[in-house]
Amino acid sequence: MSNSVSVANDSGVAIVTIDNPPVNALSFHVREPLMQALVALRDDASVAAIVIACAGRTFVAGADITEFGKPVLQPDLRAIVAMLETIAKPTVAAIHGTALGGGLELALGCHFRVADAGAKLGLPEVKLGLLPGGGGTVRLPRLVGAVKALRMIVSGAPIGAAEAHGAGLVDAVFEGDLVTHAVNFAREIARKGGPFTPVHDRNDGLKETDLAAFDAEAADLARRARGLEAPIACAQAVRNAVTLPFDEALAAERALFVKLVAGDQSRAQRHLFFAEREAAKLPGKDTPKRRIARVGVIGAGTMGGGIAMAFANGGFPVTLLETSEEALQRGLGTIDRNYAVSVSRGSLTEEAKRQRLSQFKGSTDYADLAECDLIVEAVFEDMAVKKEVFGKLDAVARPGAILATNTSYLDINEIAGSISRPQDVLGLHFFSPANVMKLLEIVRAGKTAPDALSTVVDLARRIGKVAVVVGVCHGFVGNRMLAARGSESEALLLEGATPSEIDKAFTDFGWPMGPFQMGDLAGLDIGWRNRKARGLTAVIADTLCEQGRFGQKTGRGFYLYEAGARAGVADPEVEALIRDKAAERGIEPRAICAEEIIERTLYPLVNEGAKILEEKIAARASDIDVVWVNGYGFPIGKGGPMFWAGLEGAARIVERLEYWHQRTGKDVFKPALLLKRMAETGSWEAEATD
Ligand code: 3H9
Repeated sequence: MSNSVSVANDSGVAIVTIDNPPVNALSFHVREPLMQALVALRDDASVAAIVIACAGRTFVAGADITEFGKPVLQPDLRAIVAMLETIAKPTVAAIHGTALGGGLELALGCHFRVADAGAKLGLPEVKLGLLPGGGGTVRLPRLVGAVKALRMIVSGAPIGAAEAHGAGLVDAVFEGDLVTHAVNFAREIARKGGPFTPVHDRNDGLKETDLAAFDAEAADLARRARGLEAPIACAQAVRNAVTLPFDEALAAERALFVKLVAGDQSRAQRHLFFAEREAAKLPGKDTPKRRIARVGVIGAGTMGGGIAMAFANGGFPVTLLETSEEALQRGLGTIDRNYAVSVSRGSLTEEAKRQRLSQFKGSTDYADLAECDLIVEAVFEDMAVKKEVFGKLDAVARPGAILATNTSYLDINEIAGSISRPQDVLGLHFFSPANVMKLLEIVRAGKTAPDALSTVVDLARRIGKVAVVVGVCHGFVGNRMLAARGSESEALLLEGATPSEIDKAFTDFGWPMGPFQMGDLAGLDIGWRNRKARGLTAVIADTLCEQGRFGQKTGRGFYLYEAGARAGVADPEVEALIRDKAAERGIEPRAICAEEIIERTLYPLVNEGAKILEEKIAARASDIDVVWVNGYGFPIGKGGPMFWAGLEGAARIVERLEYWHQRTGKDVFKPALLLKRMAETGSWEAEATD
């Protein structure tokens, strides 16, 4: 046998063990020996039953994603599963860790599935822009029913062993030594005798399908797919399992898979899968880490409270500091209410809520932060205020404690330079609400110590964040690029595009909302305050704010909001205001098409990303994609701005930027050198080699 697959015999029960670290993906070097082993065991009269198990931390977590887009080497997963279903003796998948994608499909080729109590089972292919291509869409509904299969396959979310047992996907759940249990289970089944029915021939789950209810749910899911092809293909494939004979449904699944895997959306989503994992890697992986047992958070407002919850949710005790007892109690009260909402929605138990709340210790005394190993300040975004806080921390924090500032824009080198231990200072730019949003920009300042940085990168993962390390500049990666994206908003309005037209161009592109909807949601006063502090103006947005139109919270912003409504409607007053301001400037309004809107907003976004790479503020183009997809809603099916630049054609982007640069003279359109190089070479790689 190969190193990847081994066979043992336990008194007539064969145990096939797959060993392909880290996640036992079904690479070619697993499939080939697995097929050989199964064929040999099928034909071996001394074997009464077969158990398929995995070494290491998990059952098979799927096909090998790195093989997609290359010629398929046989045997493929479908051939293995088809062969499994020809075996007359009982076959049992012993599932621990995660049985995902092709891993679950392999298990569905077995007569029986047994699972460790902590196991999770799912078909997450949709998250890679795919559908299960190894028979999952045809076999899963046969066990759990069409509607449950639809939900599992379209969401990609795994279910736990107990739920899988209840749904008929798993035949037994065990605690303790799973392989021993699985062998005993298989022996007992074999003793009782067959025939054993492969999933192919089972119809339990399909018998009672209400196709009208199925179609209603599928239509609802399709509406939410926002331009993504995979969820729609998933729903179609599950429907085929109900309406077509097995082999036809299987062939249709294959055809859909082949189409998706070759498409740009799946390429983009696979790119993001690896980009997120790559972003968490720092050079020098053996850098020691500092011990973090307790976290301090300064400021219990919306941001500080959310940050404190993020750490408490990750299992860390938190000391929450405020300036007054009143502010502290207000902050703790909000946290309590947030958890209560989770309980009422069923996403948290009362017991878990109690446990999380018990992690918090409130204080109004800086001296209490002396026991913290990481302290994150989330006070007002003002350099003088931040420096004052850091001065106090310098006096009380224990030696080696990591001191982090949650800032969106400020110069962290300046903050670090104001205290005696700049090596311990870095930025943690959380996104609001910090307990929900996945993205964390970790800002490495000029003197940040490598072990401080590697500690927080590791910590970010432990609290479920997608972390990207960035350098110091105004706005870091995300907000700096956001400014470039928005720099033409006012000009587009004045030249004749309405807020609705601009927002529609964005939502048609795949964004969850456009810039004006986003501004209204976040509060227009935030940008207004920021502009005033920097001596900047934006004539339309400033005027709206002067009129008290701050967006959703005041019921009026770029749009009008009915009481309690989240979706705004176009406001003739705003459109008149825009026309007046244009007339004052002698601008004759004209019709502006979606293509121009995209060129003047998203091309500068890419251009700024290229400048960020040139300046080494981000280490890789894919890091920028991770920031934009996880923090700003860039459509995942387009892979992030830098990946999308490749799809769109960097040469075209350069050409159009040059056109707009010539026409307007604005810097934001001046193509970055690296973008020009990308146009020539087709790769951002040059960033790494320079
Ligand atoms: C599929 O199955 C298609 C079939 O339906 C049809 C076929 C015909 N392949 O995430 P981690 C790597 S599609 C290759 O940090 P964790 C990953 O890149 C697949 N590599 O660990 C990383 O490498 P590195 C359906 C993979 O413990 C390392 O393993 N399955 C694969 O946080 C550790 O990963 C999925 O979509 C793979 N399938 O989480 C499941 N999976 O160390 C995808 C992981 O060099 N995987 N790697 O950076 C996951 O969701 C998580 O990895 C898992 C473990 C939950 C399993």
